[in-house]
Amino acid sequence: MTQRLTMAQALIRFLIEQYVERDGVERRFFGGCFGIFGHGNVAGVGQALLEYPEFRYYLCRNEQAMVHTAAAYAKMTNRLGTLVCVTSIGPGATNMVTGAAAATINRLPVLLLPGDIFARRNVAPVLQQLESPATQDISVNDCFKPVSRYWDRIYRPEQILTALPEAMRVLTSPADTGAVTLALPQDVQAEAYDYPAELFEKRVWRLQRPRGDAASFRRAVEWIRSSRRPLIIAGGGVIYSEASAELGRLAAQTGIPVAETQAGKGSLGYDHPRQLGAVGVTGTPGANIAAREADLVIGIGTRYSDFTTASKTAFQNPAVRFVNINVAEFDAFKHSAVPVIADARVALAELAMALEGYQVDAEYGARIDQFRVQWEQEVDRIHNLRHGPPISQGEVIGVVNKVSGPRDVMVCAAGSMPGDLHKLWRARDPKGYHLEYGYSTMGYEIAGGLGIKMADPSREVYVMVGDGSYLMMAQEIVTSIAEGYKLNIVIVDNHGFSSIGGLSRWCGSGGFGTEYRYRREGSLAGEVLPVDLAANARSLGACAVRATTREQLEEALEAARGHDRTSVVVVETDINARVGGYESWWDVPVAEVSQLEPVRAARKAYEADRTRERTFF
Ligand SMILES: Cc1ncc(C[n+]2csc(CCOP(=O)(O)OP(=O)(O)O)c2C)c(N)n1
Ligand SMILES: [Mg+2]
Repeated sequence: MTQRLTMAQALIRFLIEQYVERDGVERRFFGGCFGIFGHGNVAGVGQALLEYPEFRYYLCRNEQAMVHTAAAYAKMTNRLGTLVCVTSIGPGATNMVTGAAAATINRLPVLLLPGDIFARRNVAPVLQQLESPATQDISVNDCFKPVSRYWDRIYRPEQILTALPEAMRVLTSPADTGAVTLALPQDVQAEAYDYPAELFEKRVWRLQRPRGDAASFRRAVEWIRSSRRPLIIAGGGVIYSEASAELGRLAAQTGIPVAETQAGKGSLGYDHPRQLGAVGVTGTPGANIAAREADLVIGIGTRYSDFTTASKTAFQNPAVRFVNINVAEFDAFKHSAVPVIADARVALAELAMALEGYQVDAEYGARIDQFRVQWEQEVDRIHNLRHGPPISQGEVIGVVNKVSGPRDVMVCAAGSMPGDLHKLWRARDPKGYHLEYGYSTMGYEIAGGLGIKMADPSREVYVMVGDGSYLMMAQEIVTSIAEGYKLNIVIVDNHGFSSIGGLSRWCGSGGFGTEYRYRREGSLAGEVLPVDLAANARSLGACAVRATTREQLEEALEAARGHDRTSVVVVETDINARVGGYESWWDVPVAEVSQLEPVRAARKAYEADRTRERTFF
């Protein structure tokens, strides 16, 4: 039994029939297809999408943005679903490279289908083709190779028979997932082939929950039982595995405190008695002091990025050891840990049984209680600073946190907000705090918010975006309005880069080139530019208002809850009212020689701080 279809038609038919199952629950894997058509896909995949309207086509405004939308959708579904992204050849295709990198670094599945140059080659060079004098077997789509977990180019229609199962295996693998790129030459998309009927039957991919090796697990239990100052670091893997309840029980049973990475924030509610909050460069004092003194770090579902390890300065106990629970072998072995290559939920449930009778001592327990009380007071202080106007960013965070409901989702990605949110946001639901901080892509925020809303329309989505990020990529407001997915967007306008301006001052460069000002006498030191971001958002179709005071911000956000379309509140903040760091450090190398005294001073401090960086053998 065969069916004669074009390669593009067969591809779409296949994608419609892919399902995933975990813990007995089954769902469709692909929620539809985003794209922008051009000559490289309109007659191929474009035609196929027209033929199968049950696979909904969404028209985005920018190809990079749609990959962020797909990644955010995947993150919101705990990687049980994603969206397909299709482009023309050339610039449409390469616009997706940044999105692909962000998805792969954050371990989120996205399926990318860039159009490609002709396989038959006789009409080359076609419009937008990159030619090489050294080979004809190259196109701009080769740029996707380092940012994809699986990459293939389909030269013949029958190649999808072997490419698609591999693409699905990678997309649904908790350890290997990331961007999957299938480059589709323009001519092959439209070519017909007699495909076997089995290709179009329903397929269910079981998401694996692997159990660790028994001997490594026993060793991990021994190390935990013999530790006196253990600390759990919860990463994104805890949330993707839906292991919050198991983690909360283990922490309560053993008294081991929990600190969270950006991706892991929300693993436990902010009010869990063992919750120490954010860890690392953007961490709380309690979590960072506990990390400094820990004799055992239990990393669960974490990659140990430099923000988590404070550039390898976070763990200063000379005897510190690591136990890593991770589905990815690569991460499990980091820091010479005892590797437990396992699903977080499975491993945590087994650990709770194996650790029966073990508890941290009362003195350590009391210290954690004290850290928690002190930190809650500090958060209250910053949430209610009453600075300005312009008000402080910490107060804006407090207001959004208060106005949003416990199931609502806050999304952010770049600038100074991620650090402040990591510390100050009181997470109440494992899906309520959505930070893209693997790639920290300016421009992810609104596009990502759209993906979150599409994945779970029952929740309000709060997009927190800096003026710099907004100016880089705001156009998906139009898509959100076209598709009826409402977003609540808070633009924090400080006329430039608070984050990088602060970093520039820290390394002695005085904030050079980081503010949106007129050029005066050669430098960007003139008046602040009169950019009206509310008018900009309104012009795209959103409801948009400005808020100057805390009360106006609260009112505007309350009013936005009642709106049926995307709403924007622009709030001006004081670029200099920053929330400092607590007990941590980040390695950003300062110039070794300079004519400028502030740079020389910064370099001296930098060299002293760097001596605390450790390697773990
Ligand atoms: C695409 C991209 N380009 C550059 C950077 C480096 N970068 C990080 S934060 C930042 C400034 C962000 O400005 P804004 O959104 O206004 O946030 P603020 O720093 O003012 O809080 C820059 C340029 C980045 N993360 N992403
Ligand atoms: Mg800014």
